[in-house]
Amino acid sequence: MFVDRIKVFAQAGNGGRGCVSFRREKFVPKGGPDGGDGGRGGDVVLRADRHVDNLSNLFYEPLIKAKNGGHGQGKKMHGRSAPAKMVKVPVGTIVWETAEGKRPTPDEEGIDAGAAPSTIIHQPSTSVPVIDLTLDGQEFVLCHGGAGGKGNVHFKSSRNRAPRQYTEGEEGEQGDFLLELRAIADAALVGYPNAGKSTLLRKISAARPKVAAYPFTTLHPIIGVVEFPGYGRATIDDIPGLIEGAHRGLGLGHEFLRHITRCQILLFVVDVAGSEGRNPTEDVQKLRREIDLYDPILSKRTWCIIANKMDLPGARENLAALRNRFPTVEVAPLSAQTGEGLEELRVKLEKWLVNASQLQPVDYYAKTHKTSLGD
Ligand SMILES: Nc1nc2c(ncn2[C@@H]2O[C@H](COP(=O)(O)OP(=O)(O)OP(=O)(O)O)[C@@H](O)[C@H]2O)c(=O)[nH]1
Ligand SMILES: [Mg+2]
Repeated sequence: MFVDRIKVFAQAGNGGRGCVSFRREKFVPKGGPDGGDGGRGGDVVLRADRHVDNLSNLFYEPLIKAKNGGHGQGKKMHGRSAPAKMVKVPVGTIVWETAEGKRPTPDEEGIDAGAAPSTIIHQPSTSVPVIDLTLDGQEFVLCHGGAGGKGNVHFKSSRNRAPRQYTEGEEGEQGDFLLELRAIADAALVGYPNAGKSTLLRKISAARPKVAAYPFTTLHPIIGVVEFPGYGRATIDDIPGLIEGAHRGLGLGHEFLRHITRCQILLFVVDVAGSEGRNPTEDVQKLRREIDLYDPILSKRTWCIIANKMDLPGARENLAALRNRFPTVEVAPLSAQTGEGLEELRVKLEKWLVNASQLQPVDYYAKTHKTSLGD
């Protein structure tokens, strides 16, 4: 199962209670207070891990709870601190607070905990993510565990030699969050179903997306690594096919376009032979319109055309028409099936990526205003 967006409830552990105890020992009459402190509650920690490719582990465990700290004990013994609850997430996970938000600990003065969440509601249009985990191994404490309470040893004074006071441990933080995966890749393959995106990715990388002659073969994004002689390597994201009207929910809809928001270059893959009866020039125009409807920022990004299926009849004429219509756009003609033009594509791709990286870096938070937290 592939899960790239999930709402979770996270709760850090509560601190342990402080202890009330007095030293009792032979030959030590009326020994003083010796109640130890409570231990800390465990934190809830997110850790980006490149070996995790989606959020399906949270689908089975949407309530993330860390353990409570141990209570303090006599002889000034501290309670045990609870270990952090580590949750592995894929690199590229963005965390948002949902409308309920992170609920702060209601403290002793009796601040109305019920009123607090409403003050920290983030409207999606203005919201800033809690964290964007973009590096492998990056850790973030989503909810802090509560501190342990104090034992009675802290309350002794010259006037109060046998204190019976102690404090309870603090409550751990808790809250509802939305975790969203936005794949991090250098380039993305965008195109109609059956344009040959997955066939191309299989040929130029070691990724093995499914290929078949029916639309919507690819159901979730797959990232492949392409090796270049000079640039090193680049990651390419194959996303499910897009059709006209995707913004109205047709086909697989816009759902997966989120995964191209962090790609530097958009590669529009078209069936240049028009083997399914469509016109490749119109295909490009329609795809560009869909991208723009999803987010105008995406339509301003560097883009190139991959004219696939050059082995089929009619491809040359259509290619000429395509070049005529988009004279300033780079076009790479090839046949993913026969392998013709693939080496040229590698050379071009390397050049395009180097050029694009000299432009503005990709805005990682682009499209925040389109994030709906309601579902
Ligand atoms: N003749 C020819 N057929 C191709 C070429 N590239 C892909 N195909 C065929 O086109 C069909 C669809 O290929 P896919 O790679 O699954 O297409 P896709 O764009 O990933 O499709 P979705 O995952 O459904 O969006 C398959 O039957 C391929 O064999 C090509 O260069 N020439
Ligand atoms: Mg595919």
